Amino acid sequence: MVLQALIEELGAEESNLIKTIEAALSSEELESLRVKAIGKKGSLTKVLRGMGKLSPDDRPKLGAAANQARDRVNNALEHAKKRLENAALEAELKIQLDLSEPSAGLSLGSSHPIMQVQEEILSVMDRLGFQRAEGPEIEHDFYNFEALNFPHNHPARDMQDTFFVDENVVLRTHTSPIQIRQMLAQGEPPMHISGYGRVYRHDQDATHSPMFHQIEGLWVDHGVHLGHLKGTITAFLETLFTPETGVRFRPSYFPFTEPSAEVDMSCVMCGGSGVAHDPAANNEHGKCKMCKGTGWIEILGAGMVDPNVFGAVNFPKDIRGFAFGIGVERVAMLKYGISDIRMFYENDHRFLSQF
Ligand code: FA5
Repeated sequence: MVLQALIEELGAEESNLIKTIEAALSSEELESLRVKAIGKKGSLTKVLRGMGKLSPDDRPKLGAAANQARDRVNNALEHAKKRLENAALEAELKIQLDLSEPSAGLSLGSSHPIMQVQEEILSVMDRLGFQRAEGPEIEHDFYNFEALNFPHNHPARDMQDTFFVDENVVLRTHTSPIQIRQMLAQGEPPMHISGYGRVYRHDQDATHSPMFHQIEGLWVDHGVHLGHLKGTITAFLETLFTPETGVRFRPSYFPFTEPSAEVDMSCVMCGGSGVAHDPAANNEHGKCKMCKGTGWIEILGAGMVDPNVFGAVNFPKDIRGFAFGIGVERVAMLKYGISDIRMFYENDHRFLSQF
């Protein structure tokens, strides 16, 4: 009788457990059910404690019944575990295959603002008839200085704070050595090139960077004169900025041009009046901050090619040419109203993504 009662108790406990296991919703819940059922203090184990009341003949019977019950509960636990795993996988697949989900959006890169402005300047020069040319950034003294009429130990070399690689090799300080290489390579006039690229100087503040970009125009032909220089540069600046841009030429000095000029354009902030429309763009004296109230800003260097330069590349004595050089960062700062050149090279995504 006692065996019968214990076996019934075992059966009731087993079906109870299996029902709860089948309804379980998480693997944590399953684990706690496993401990509750077949752990040391589990409900099935507890029934076995009634063993003492049984005759020696009946004991193995209860033992066998308990083992079978435990196996069935274990099976139910295994089953439930698989059921939960499959449900989780299915839920995951459902999310992955939902093609109607809006995408997070791809963030595409863009060309650097300096490259954009460089391209803008070069395309204006393309239309004026210049052909693009490049050259090495590590340059021999001959191309960077000597052939450009900077004699050895001449103080004019101090104008360009040079990074020396060794006594005769420098990081080019300007794009003018491209002129020399192109004239030597072609061997004879005419020559209409726009040399461009990175240049280097030992120089660093809000408007000067140790690495920056220049573009150089060189126009060499018979009968070229100062009027061509003025007309080309005026057309160039009016196209690059606005047709209303004012242009003026001031005498200056470069070893490779004679005469030489510093070219100013009317201030982009105040339109040349010296007082900006936007009061925030004026200083405490009510004058335009960008041009300090003068109405003019320096934009490029230019001049008629010095005969000594033509001599260095064996061009005919009666040949004439003009040249000019412009800083790309300077143009970009004026176009976009940027006051610190270092912003171009800090790689700040918030700044760069605005262009
Ligand atoms: C020259 O480099 C001459 N080779 C230009 C030239 C070519 C004159 C042909 C005549 C004929 P300059 O040193 O002034 O000139 O530099 C030209 C421009 O480069 C400057 O107007 C300025 O905009 C820019 N620049 C010079 N140094 C820096 C610097 N450290 N950082 C950024 N821009 C600079």
